[in-house]
Amino acid sequence: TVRAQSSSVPEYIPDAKFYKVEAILRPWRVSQVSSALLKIGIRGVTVSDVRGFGAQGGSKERHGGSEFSEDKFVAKVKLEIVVKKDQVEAVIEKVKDEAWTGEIGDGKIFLVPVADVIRIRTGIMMIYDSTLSFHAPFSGERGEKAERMTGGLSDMTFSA
Ligand code: AKG
Repeated sequence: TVRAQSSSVPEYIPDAKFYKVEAILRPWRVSQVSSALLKIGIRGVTVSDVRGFGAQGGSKERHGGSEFSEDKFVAKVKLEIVVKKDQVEAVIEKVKDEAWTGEIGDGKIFLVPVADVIRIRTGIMMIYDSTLSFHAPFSGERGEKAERMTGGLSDMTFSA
């Protein structure tokens, strides 16, 4: 299937350095979506089992009118990915391409501005002396450094 690529990057409001792409997906499409994201270099996703309904009120049929009273919750998976602004469109395109069936219930994507990213592992500095050891809060990796997911030893060395 060939689908149009978005050519220009839209202006997101509010503007932020990072965005969370939050996608509500068919559970059986999630592994396809996440492995496609891995292939384009996205190395961190969070998934949750959720239930919900959308415009069709949980029905697989299209509702004729604007009225619906059903609230049959349908099992979905919520996929959350935080990326830099310049990666947002690529992630959205990938999620759409891999999640799409064209049938009712394909899900939705929400784009949420993210104020900061803090890596927990590098956020504490151990300070030792001869009699006691204690830890002191350390600014650690925030922002771009924390969002980057290179891993490994070089990732663990930092200068205060
Ligand atoms: C909705 O409630 O809007 C739906 O699309 C329900 C159908 C489904 O998720 O399978």
